[in-house]
Amino acid sequence: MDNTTKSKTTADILRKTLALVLAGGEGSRLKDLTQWRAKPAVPFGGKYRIIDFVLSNCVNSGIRKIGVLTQYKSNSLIRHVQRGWSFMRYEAGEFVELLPAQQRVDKEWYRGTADALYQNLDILRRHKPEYVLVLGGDHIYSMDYSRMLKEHVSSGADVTIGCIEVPREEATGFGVMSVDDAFKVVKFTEKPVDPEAMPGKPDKALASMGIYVFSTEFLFQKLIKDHDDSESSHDFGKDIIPSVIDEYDVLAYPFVNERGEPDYWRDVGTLESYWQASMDLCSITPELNLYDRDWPIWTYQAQQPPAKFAFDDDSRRGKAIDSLVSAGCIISGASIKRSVISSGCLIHSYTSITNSVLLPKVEVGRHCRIQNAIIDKGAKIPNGTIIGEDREQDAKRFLVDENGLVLVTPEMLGQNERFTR
Ligand code: ADQ
Ligand code: ADP
Repeated sequence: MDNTTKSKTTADILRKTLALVLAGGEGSRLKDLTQWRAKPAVPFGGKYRIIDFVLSNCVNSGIRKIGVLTQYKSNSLIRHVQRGWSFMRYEAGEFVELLPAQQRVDKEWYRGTADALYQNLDILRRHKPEYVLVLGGDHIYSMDYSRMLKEHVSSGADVTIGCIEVPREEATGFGVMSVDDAFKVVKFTEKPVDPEAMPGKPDKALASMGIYVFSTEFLFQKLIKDHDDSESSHDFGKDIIPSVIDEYDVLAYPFVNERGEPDYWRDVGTLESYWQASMDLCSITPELNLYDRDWPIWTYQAQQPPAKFAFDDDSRRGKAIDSLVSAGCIISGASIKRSVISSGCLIHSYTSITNSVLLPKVEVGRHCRIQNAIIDKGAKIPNGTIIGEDREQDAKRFLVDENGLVLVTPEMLGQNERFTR
């Protein structure tokens, strides 16, 4: 490593970093929540979309050059990024640029995550970054990427992979790695059937967070090589990372809190994990702090009036406890417990909602009882509807997962309302 590299300040490194957010995945395990939108565009936390977390992490870390690679059902994602993230000033060297699959190179859509970058190589070259930070667009966490970048530069690694300790039984869905004492990655297996345990921790595995820092020239060489490989599926986790472990310096960067414990990071890839991460927000001291003024989560939001709670008599009490109630909601004589109620919902009298997530603009009629449910945007729940008490009844109309969690969409209710909003 030369002296100029060693003496780089964090500001130098951040200025020369291009972040690329992979936001084109299908997210099929979220079932009908991704019927019309890409997973990173799924509303989360009452007023955000999933992608806001990674984009806010970039901006809060001081990274101001950001590309978002979109493909699958990208309309609402593109709309959201354009409306919410266009405050950056290109003239000042800052931007959030949308990079949709355009069939510019191969007459193909993005064939995998590595191909998504390959197809934009000319655009990436134009920005002349020294480091490229590759990020997934579908995780909920607050992370200061500047620390990982600094570690990458000071170690002289070719690539640095963000990693986190996870329960071994959950690790089958991730890339799993083994590291030596200096955190150099010595083995990497994508989605192993039997994930390797961490030394001294038989119940834990070290999972890749699917985030990588590359030195630019190294990345470009590997993308070109991968493109020419007809056997490759052109994916970072399946192809690029395993192919460089033996020959190059691949460093693992553990995502830990100030006590050295694994920090809060959730892949909200299934209905259960989406619901659980929403419930996490309702706990008294959530691990993910949305109220941290030093780490604001930015989003697009329509102007909405404050949430209103109406009818305070014994039988019709408009109230919410251990819940997030967003702007524009009216809780009229209904009782809400441990739930996330997104912007613009209207809940009518004598109704109770418990352990549930309502996406924006849901209306719930009178005398409903709803628990353990996710209600998609714009659904209108008729008076007297009971959800979450009788699995068989629910399964006749709605989608019920293996844990009994119920997903309700406007289409399942025979409504096409959201189309017209
Ligand atoms: P997965 O999440 O299973 O594993 P993948 O489905 O490729 O990998 O998605 C990674 C990211 O890329 C997601 O944000 C997705 O939306 C996006 N994406 C997928 N296909 C795309 C395409 N064609 N164009 C643009 N974007 C696309 C990865 C790693 C694992 C790691 C987990 C952590 O491969 O090693 O453990 O992430 O969640
Ligand atoms: P979002 O706010 O995430 O965009 P919407 O529910 O408004 O969510 O719709 C997502 C996308 O799917 C939009 O582009 C919308 O026009 C489209 N869409 C929604 N419902 C339908 C439908 N029934 N048929 C076809 N397209 C739909």
